[in-house]
Amino acid sequence: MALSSGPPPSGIAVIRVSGAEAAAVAAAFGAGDLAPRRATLRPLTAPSDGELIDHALCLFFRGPASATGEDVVEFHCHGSPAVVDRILAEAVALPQVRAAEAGEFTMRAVFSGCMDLADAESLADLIDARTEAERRRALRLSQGALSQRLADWRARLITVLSLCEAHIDFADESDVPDGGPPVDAATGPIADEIAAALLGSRDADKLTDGFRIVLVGPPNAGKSSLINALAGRRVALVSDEAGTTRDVVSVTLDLGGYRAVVSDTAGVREAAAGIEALGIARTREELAGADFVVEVRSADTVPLCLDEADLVVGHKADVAPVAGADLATGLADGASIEALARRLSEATAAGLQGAEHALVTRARQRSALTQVADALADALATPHLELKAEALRAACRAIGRLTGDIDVEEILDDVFGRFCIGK
Ligand SMILES: Nc1nc2c(ncn2[C@@H]2O[C@H](COP(=O)(O)OP(=O)(O)OP(=O)(O)O)[C@@H](O)[C@H]2O)c(=O)[nH]1
Ligand SMILES: [Mg+2]
Repeated sequence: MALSSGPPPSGIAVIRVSGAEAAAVAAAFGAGDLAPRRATLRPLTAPSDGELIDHALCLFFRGPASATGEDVVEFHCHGSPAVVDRILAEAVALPQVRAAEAGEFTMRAVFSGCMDLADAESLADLIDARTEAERRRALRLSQGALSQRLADWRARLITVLSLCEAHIDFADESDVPDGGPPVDAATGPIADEIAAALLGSRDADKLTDGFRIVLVGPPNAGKSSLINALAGRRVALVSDEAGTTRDVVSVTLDLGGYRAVVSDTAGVREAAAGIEALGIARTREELAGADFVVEVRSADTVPLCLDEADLVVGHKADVAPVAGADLATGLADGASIEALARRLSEATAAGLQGAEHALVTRARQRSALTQVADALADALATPHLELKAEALRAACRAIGRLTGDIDVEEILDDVFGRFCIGK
């Protein structure tokens, strides 16, 4: 049993009980005989002394048609700390109840076959999703986008493997096709698809880490003013003194449903010394790690004219226009700031699209899929059928590690089913 909703106080709290005794626990709270999959309002009474705790909407899901695959009861009670604490304390005092471990409901769903490991991982990502793009990716993956690809690769590998096994073990049987197994021809495309998925997932973390946008320019061009305008609040100090910003100031923004980390930097000028020079060194480091560089110019400062600039902003357009700028901005001109935000949103969306469509999002998955790719490379490299089969088996095992199930029987079934051997 556990509180499945957010921490109290909240309007409603959802307390979930999973396991064969779930209905008995509901009965202990005075909510017996719940009809499956129907919401029923019941008074909840304390098992210890019969005191009324709250009125709660009670739900019963009979396994396996439940979130965990087991019998599940949910109490939707009022979300006060007192109500939640009392129900939890009364429940764990019952002999058949204990507090669930973190992630245990999902783990039980995996063990009862309701979902595989890859699905469970993306469910965790869906719960953590903070931007629209993260939500879309997690939802796609939690609906089985990775699991389906894995199942497809695995099924094809098992077919190739069964061809190998058949030739190794039963080559004298008449119903095995002649001419040797087309093992490499079938393995090659799978290896290519897996390599593409790994390549596409290289930047998968970017979606959650954020697209790095760096504002850079000479002192006093208005970089700090621009980051404040983009953030809609004061994140950096602004003054008419050149060299105000000494360190990198970053703010995380949701730009068009994508996460971006926008950084304000120390203004760059040649003559700087001391702390200002250190700040400029930090600016250069920040530039090296940037996904998108915005060079800020203004008519009253000497432009940097950076080669790496992706966008040149001519700021303080209210004072004078700036030569060579892609976009004119001014603090008093709200539409110009919106136009800048739009340009940054477009760049962010374009930069993170690959990451949004990545199939593999976790280091664990990447390492297991790399093992699959390595095993397939071994299978393709060796001319010996036995060694190919061994490498293909290793590839299947590595896929099993991704989904959480490894089933050798499946291979035998496929061999016997396909060639009618051993009848
Ligand atoms: N006229 C006008 N002045 C502006 C505008 N934006 C900023 N300023 C002024 O320009 C001066 C410098 O602004 P900052 O934002 O501190 O400039 P910065 O590029 O961060 O400067 P450093 O941190 O020193 O590198 C301040 O006096 C601002 O008030 C604008 O759109 N129009
Ligand atoms: Mg500044």
